[in-house]
This record gives sequence, structure tokens and C-alpha cells, in this order.
Amino acid sequence: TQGQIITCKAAVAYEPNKPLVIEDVQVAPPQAGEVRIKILYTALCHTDAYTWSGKDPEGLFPCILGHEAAGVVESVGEGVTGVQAGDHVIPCYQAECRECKFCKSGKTNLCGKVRSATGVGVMMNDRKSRFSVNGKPIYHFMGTSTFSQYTVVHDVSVAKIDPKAPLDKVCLLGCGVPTGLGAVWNTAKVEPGSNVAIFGLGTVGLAVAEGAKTAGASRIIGIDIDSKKYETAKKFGVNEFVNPKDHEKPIQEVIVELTDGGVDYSFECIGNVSVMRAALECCHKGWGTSVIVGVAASGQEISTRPFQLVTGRVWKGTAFGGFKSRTQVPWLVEKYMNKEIKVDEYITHNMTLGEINKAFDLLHEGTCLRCVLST
Ligand code: NAD
Ligand code: AHE
Ligand code: ZN
Repeated sequence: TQGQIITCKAAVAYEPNKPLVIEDVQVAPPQAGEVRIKILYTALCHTDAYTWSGKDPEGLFPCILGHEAAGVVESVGEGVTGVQAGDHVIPCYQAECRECKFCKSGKTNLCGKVRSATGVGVMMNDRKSRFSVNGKPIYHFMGTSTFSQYTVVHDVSVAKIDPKAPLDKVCLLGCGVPTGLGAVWNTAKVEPGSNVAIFGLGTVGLAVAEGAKTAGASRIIGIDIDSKKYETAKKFGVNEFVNPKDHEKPIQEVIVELTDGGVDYSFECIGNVSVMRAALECCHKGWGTSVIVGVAASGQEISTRPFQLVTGRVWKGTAFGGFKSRTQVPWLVEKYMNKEIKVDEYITHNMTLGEINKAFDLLHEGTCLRCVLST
């Protein structure tokens, strides 16, 4: 198949919120600096649902969504040296070129090399898509487009992993789990004995809990409007639970009272701007740090009294938990293989690519954390 167009199945999003259509898609060969991957497993993340909803200012249609996956390299384009056909890989929506201003800064995991193309659904080389249906181009998404049996990505967006790792599990290390763990370990840098509040107990919030537990946090307070979430959350380290619906007072006041002035660290893992405010305001005066992890819709803005920051609270955000993707995803895979981090526990459902619309329905039900699709 090297050098040839591959026709395969992919789930195409033609319009916001309209059911995805399983199509025969043509996938062009990888050009210079590109890698074509046979995707074997892909999970669904709420960011896919967000873009599909039409609320993502970077969302373009028609496109192939998906960004939490694992597969095997089918072929590589000219000049690619990092991976070769047969390598087991995880596509990374946050690239790592190790050469750009961002990568060299040592201050961030964001990479500038291909971001201008991945934000508009094309490849860097020719600013065109490698996907088409009957000659009509289909946009890429987040530089990954994993809801397809084959995809083409930039070489700076591929992490080569241990071939012994089970791809049906480690696909989760492409987004949600590292995001939560890294928000704690890299962005907040939670110390032993800290008090932590987590808003939203989906996969990302539970991974924050797991990260907080391994960091030695004392109180790990989970906050969710669905009380059923507590039972599962206990397994990930949450040791107290608050449902905002059980209280008349604003949730930040409830947390401040519960913690003698506020928590040391809080995490917003929902994507709701009023909860982001509450998460900041439940932090302790003088040092409390709040990390925004949730992605909010186009047009939404955060607000608080500047006095909250003047008096020492800190507002931060994180993308992919601050992990350097190509360097650290293989390390996270090893941690999983050594049973140092959970992955299997986040998988509540398994389906096929053909059942993707049903899988999205499940995502909106409280019982689903991650659904893994075999392609
Ligand atoms: P999820 O939908 O599984 O989890 C959200 C949880 O929040 C649910 O348990 C829900 O019951 C709860 N919730 C909703 N409204 C609430 C409210 N007002 N108060 C308290 N709880 C509330 O989602 P997820 O997959 O865990 O993702 C969470 C967010 O993180 C999404 O916005 C996603 O787009 C974002 N995300 C960001 C990054 C990043 O790099 N920054 C990476 C992955 C996901
Ligand atoms: N396109 C959206 C922004 C979406 C967003 O913030 N994405 C996160 C990852 S979410 C994964 O589930 C991210 O990494 N952001 C940094 C980046 O470079 O995109 C919008 O609202 O414009
Ligand atoms: Zn995601």
C-alpha cells in the first residue's frame, strides 16, 4: 500500500450534530514529514462531542473527528526518521518538534511547528487535506482524525510506544488520562498533604483524583451534580463528595467552609465558565491555585473580582496536562505496563467504529467514562 491511495472506512461529520456517516474514504499517501497510521482502536473524548456540536470556533465541516487512539505505522513520507512501518504508535494532538520557540523554551508543552495547520484541518506541506470522499476533501481534526481506519499525521505528532502494550487500552493515553494526571503533576505541582477540589468527575476529573492521590494529597474533594459519580470516584482517590444541588449557597462558599478557608488546589474538569469561577474562588487566600482543564464553548468568557488574584489566588490552565507528547507518552505507557497508573479502569464500554453514533449517545449518559471503538 506504500505510496498508494488507501480506501477505507471512516466516520465523517458532515454537519454539526448530524449523525456521523460511515463512508469509504480515500486516504492519500503521506508526504514529506508525514506518517500514515492504521488506527486499530480509538476512544471518544468530550472534546470530540464539543467540536461536533458546532461550538468549537476551530471546528470545520465536513471533517473526521477523533484524537484518543492507538495504531501501527503503515508508511512514512520522505525525510521521516522517528518512526517506520510497523511501529506501534499513539497520535498526539499536541505536537512536539523539539525545535520551535515553544519546544525550546522549556516552559511549555505546546508546540508551534504544525499548529497553524492543525487548527484549520489541513497538513502543513501544501495546506491541503489527505482525506477525500469521491474527490471532495474532508478536513482533518486536531492533527489526528482517528475515527478512521487510516489517518495521516505530521511526524512531530507521533509517539512511538512499546510494541508489547495493549493498543485497546493505551489508546486512552492519547488524551484524557494524561490530561488529568499532568494537570496535577506538571501544572499545579500538588505537594503531599494538600487539599484538592475537583469539579467534574468524568475521565479527566478522575485522572486528576488519581494524580492527586499519587502526589500525596490529603483531602480530595469531588464535586459533581450527579451523586452516582462518588462510588466510582472513590476508586480513583476521591475521599469526600459534594453535590452543589444539595446546597443553597454558592458551591465556592460550601467548599471554603468545609476546608477552613479554601483548598490548596482546585481543578475545573467540565468546561463550564461559572464553575471555573467557583473553582478559583474556593481556593485558599494567599496561595490557592486553580487549574482550568475543561474546554468552554465559543463566546464563553471567565470572570471574577480581580481582588481574588490580588489576594494571592492563582489561575492557570493546562493542555494535555503539560506533558511533552512524543517524549512522555511512551513513558506513560511504561508506567501503565508497570502498573503504576490506571488505564483499564476508565474503559466502561467497547464497541466498533460502525457503532460510533451509539457510542456518542452513551458519552452523554452518566454511566460512560471511556468507550473504546475497534476500527
Ligand atoms: P465528562 O463529561 O465525562 O465529565 C464531566 C463531568 O462534569 C460529569 O461527571 C458531569 O456530571 C459533571 N458536571 C457537569 N456540570 C457540572 C456542574 N455544573 N457542576 C459539577 N459537575 C458538573 O468529560 P471529560 O471527558 O472528563 O472531559 C472534561 C472536560 O475536559 C471537557 O470539557 C473536555 O473537553 C476537557 N478536556 C480538556 C483537555 C485539555 O487538554 N485541556 C483534555 C481532555 C478533555
Ligand atoms: N479548538 C478549541 C480549543 C480546544 C482545546 O483547548 N483543546 C485542548 C485539548 S482538548 C482535548 O480533549 C488543547 O490542547 N488546547 C491547546 C491547543 O493547542 O489547541 C477552541 O475553543 O478554539
Ligand atoms: Zn480529548
